[in-house]
Amino acid sequence: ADRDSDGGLATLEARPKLKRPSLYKVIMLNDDYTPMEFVVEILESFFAMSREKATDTMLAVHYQGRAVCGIYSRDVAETKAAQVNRYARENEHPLLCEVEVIE
Ligand code: NFA
Repeated sequence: ADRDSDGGLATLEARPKLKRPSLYKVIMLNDDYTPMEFVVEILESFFAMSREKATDTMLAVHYQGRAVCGIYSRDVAETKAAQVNRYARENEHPLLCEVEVIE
């Protein structure tokens, strides 16, 4: 009953500065040793790519040195990169993903 005694004025005057959450790219880096088929399977399983898109992305990394695997919130991007890096290491491949903020 006693709420909004100022007709919402406090809300209008004290506008907290809200930022949209930033987005983050997961970037895969090329190396000379990780088998192409292993990379394709990673892109299918960790980034939900079709075989065709995974193959295109793997080849983009192979020929251009790096490529974006996906764009996510910070937590999801960091988790996916860490999962890929751990899985590659467990399988004794040097494959690496890194995370980069957009803007
Ligand atoms: N360059 C690797 C090879 O020739 C394949 C690769 C692709 C590695 C994409 C890492 C990322 N076996």
